[in-house]
Amino acid sequence: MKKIGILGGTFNPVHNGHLQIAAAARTQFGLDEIWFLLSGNPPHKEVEGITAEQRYAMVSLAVAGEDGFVPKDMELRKKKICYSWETLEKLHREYGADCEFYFILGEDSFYAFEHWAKPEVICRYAKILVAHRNFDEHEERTDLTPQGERAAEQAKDLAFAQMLRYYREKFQQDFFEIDSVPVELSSSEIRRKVYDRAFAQQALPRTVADYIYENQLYAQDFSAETLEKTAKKIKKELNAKRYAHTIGVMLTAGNLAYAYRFPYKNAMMAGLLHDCAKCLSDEERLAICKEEGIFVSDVERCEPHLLHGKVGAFLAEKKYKVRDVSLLHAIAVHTTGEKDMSLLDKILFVADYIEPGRDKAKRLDEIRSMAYRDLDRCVFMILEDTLQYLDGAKRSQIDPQTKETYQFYQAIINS
Ligand code: DGI
Ligand code: FE
Ligand code: FE
Repeated sequence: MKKIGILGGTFNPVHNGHLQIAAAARTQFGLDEIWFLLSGNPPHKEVEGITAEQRYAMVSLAVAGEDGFVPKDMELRKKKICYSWETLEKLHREYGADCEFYFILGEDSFYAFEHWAKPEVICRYAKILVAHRNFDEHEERTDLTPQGERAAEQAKDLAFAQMLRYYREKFQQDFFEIDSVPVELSSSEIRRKVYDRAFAQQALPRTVADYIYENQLYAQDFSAETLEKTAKKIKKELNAKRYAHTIGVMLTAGNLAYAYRFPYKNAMMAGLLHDCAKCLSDEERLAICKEEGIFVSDVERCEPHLLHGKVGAFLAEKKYKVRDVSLLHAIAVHTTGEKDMSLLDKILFVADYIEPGRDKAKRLDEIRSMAYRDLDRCVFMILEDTLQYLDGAKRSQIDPQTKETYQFYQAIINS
């Protein structure tokens, strides 16, 4: 009898968490193969802007070279909901004579398992393996104290063990725990942050990341018309000088995006909108923060121009209909920067400083050339000069955030 593990999911996209669970299950239970069973587009899970074929292609890339990992598309093109019990029944019919199945569940699905459609049928045809982690979506961290966190972990472990016993009893089938898997990742987090190269590198197989970049998956799609319309709209909000700067940043951000293979229209949109709150008065900026519950720090209260990033991000979402959170984030942090910025954050931060209309800052030639050679070093140089400039302009307070960004990038280039 061949032992087959079945790992079902939307795989939107497949990531290292999936691969680790598959590898852990294979080793621990001596499985011969793991079948990556791709679901179709079921109504309860939104699978937007990506085709079933693309999800399948990514799984194929991810498992290439992994012995015994096999992509399976039997549910992929079905328009109606495929219940796992139906699939298992089918698998049993086709392969039951020489295969023994192990159905792999994430922790979340495990707790609700008895409320699935016909769990008893699933248990008739497969043993159940439970990953002590969620491999699809996981919750954000809460404010638990370290002791609280330990207590919560213990409570969860206890509940988990009880649940295993309860299910074994109820379904008269083996339920096993897969030994812990270190990486905690979710596909939704990856969809949000995949254009941050450092993050993608630890979350995804190289080939999958490249596929996402080649096909520009998971980026909000901005057409040329949308950019043009937005430009017209923003022109009315800015004075002539600020508008000229904005166009300069848009073009420079687009160019940097070419160089670093980032979706260039998203970078252009970020450039176009980054200073949309710059021509408001300080009172207006503070009023918006108050109304919208946007946090204002002490330094920001003294220097409300610093708020034009955060307020700009707010307006970009509400008024200019940007949904892409990574784009909104880049706008929010464009003045002070932030430690560990995403690629888009850095592109905007740099474009803002080097766009062709800028001419006052020193060593601009050097910084402009560095932008296309080493983005982190370029960010550092900009911060170095900005802090020096602010230090010279005695009246201005330095935002701790600016300092923190400086120190972070200093450490990066020295490492
Ligand atoms: O909006 P822009 O002028 O295009 O560019 P920006 O958003 O980078 O803002 C630039 C100004 O913000 C520049 O004069 C330097 C200043 N700035 C950056 N970090 C700090 C800061 N000003 C203060 N007071 N404190 C900071 O930490
Ligand atoms: Fe700005
Ligand atoms: Fe700017």
